[in-house]
Amino acid sequence: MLIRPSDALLPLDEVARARFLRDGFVAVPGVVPPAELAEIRALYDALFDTRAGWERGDFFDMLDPADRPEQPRLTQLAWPSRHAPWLAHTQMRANAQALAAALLPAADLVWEFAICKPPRIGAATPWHQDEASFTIGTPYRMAVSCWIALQDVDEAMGCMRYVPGSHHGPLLAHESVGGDPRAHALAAVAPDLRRVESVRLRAGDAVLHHSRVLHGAGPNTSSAPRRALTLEFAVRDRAQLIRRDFAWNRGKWTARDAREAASLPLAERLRRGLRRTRMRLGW
Ligand SMILES: O=C(O)CCC(=O)C(=O)O
Repeated sequence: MLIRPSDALLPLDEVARARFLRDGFVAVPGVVPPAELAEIRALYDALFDTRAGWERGDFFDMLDPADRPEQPRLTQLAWPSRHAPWLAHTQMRANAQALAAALLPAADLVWEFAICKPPRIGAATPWHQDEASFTIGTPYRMAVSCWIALQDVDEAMGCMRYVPGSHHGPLLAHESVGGDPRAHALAAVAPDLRRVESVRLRAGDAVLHHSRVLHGAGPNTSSAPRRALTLEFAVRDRAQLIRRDFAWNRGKWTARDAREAASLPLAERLRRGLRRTRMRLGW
């Protein structure tokens, strides 16, 4: 079923906007229309069941340095709409874009991923700030993410957790989980977790968050998979690539990176390497 995004996009009211500005996150109900939910969930399961995009590095485990596909505990699929193009034409996508634009006018989708926590063994998502993952040459300073729950989610399932107001503070030092640069996920070093808020959501609801806000998610101890989709929006300025040369990203090289590099034509691989070197040297 193809549902065309209507003109009636979800508005972000002033109260929600003020909460986002104060806390760095805000929950928004009904981002996925009920008519789309079952179909998106079925597509999502098919993408994870078939490990879509494994060869090109789109599918990977975020914690395991060896990235063994047979025992994932925190699986991520980058760019799900690359593998299921219908996702880009949903009302869900249009709603998320409109919500982000209410906070960041003219923002575009810059990153899209799905994280699935398998039942009972799904691992916690380490505390982090998304900004720590910005790499050298990122064409934006901040981003707004729309984290979408594809089923009801609570603490037992690993709902999102935030430190309210932490986006007003500094970017913390981060490190690869377990101190191993082959692991994909980053973890903040010594985060202050005295004030944490868990965000329980109903299926189809979302939480918008700022790229500087400190957040993580608990393990999935329930008997069902925790399915989530994140759409990240920002205002790109290609003329102003920013030198985000963070120490914790410098030596990072994951199995996923290796698969991605191997799938690229040689010219593209060289172009990317050269751009990184030039940025690093400040040319
Ligand atoms: O889904 C998760 O567990 C974490 C997602 C996340 O960190 C994000 O969307 O920025």
